[in-house]
Parts: sequence; structure tokens; C-alpha cells
Amino acid sequence: MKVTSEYLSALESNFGGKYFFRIPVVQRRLNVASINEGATCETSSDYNKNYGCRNALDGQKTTNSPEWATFRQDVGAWINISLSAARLVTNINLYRRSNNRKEDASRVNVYFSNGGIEGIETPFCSSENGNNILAELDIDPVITDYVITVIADACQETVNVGFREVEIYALV
Ligand SMILES: [Ca+2]
Repeated sequence: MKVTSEYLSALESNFGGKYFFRIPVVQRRLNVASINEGATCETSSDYNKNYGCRNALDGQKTTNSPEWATFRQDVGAWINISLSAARLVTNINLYRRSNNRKEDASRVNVYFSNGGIEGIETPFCSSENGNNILAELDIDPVITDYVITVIADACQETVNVGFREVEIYALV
């Protein structure tokens, strides 16, 4: 469009003689824990090579899709997810494992690279919860380049605690 004096006059009449410019600020939430976004992971243990932590970052979270599970660990087990860069993290979702043996965390402590820690209950132990239940962790937004989730309490003792998927949403 050619900006003519007629066009500017029309703008003047439309906007009461005040020009303004609106700069769009588009922020979107992205799951930065995804393998596709360059996230990597380490764990305290894996049940075997079929239950490695990349299963929790693969984007598959329907029932019986790949999971991370520890080798006979419960309290103290951990998964460390390194992000491809420092991000403003706003939300974390944990998906419980598909089996019904309650090999799940009832409470987690989440550690961030700025030194912050959040302790959060999960809804996983309740018997009415189905396989597809997820824990939406209510955290204060934090800039971090890793998220370490430590199992602080479990639904039962001596289990192969783990997660089917972990999502870490950040503003990008
Ligand atoms: Ca998965």
C-alpha cells in the first residue's frame, strides 16, 4: 500500500488524530522437554534399555506408550532433563505409568538451575485415577536450563517408579 497524504488524513479521522503503532508480541508455550527440541536426560536408574528416560521425552503419552521406569527404586529416584537453552518455564506435566500397580510418585521435589526447589503432591495414588491421569505441577515461573524431578514419596514401597511422559512448558 502506498502511504499518501489522503491515507494519513483518513487515519487521522479514524483515530482521533493520533497515530499509533501496535507492535505484536507473540509468545507461545512450547514443550521444551521434547527430544525434538533438543532436550536430553539422565536418571538415577532405568529398569532396562526398554525403559530409558528418552521414553519420557518422546511425545508419546497414550496408555501403554513408552515409559521411563527405574530399576526397583522409589523415594530418591530422579530424572534430570537438560534443556537446549535456559528457558522461562511456566508449567510441568508428569504422566503416570500405564500399569495399575501404583508404581508412581505421590510427591516430587523439582529442582531448577537458579537454585529454586518446589515440592509438589501428585494425584497418582488415588484409586479412582485412570491410566491417563497427569500431574499438572503448579510452579512459579522460573528461568532454568534443567529440571530435576526427584521422587520424594511413592504410592507404595519398592516399586519401579517412573513416568510415561514429562512435559516442560516454556514461553518462547
Ligand atoms: Ca512417552
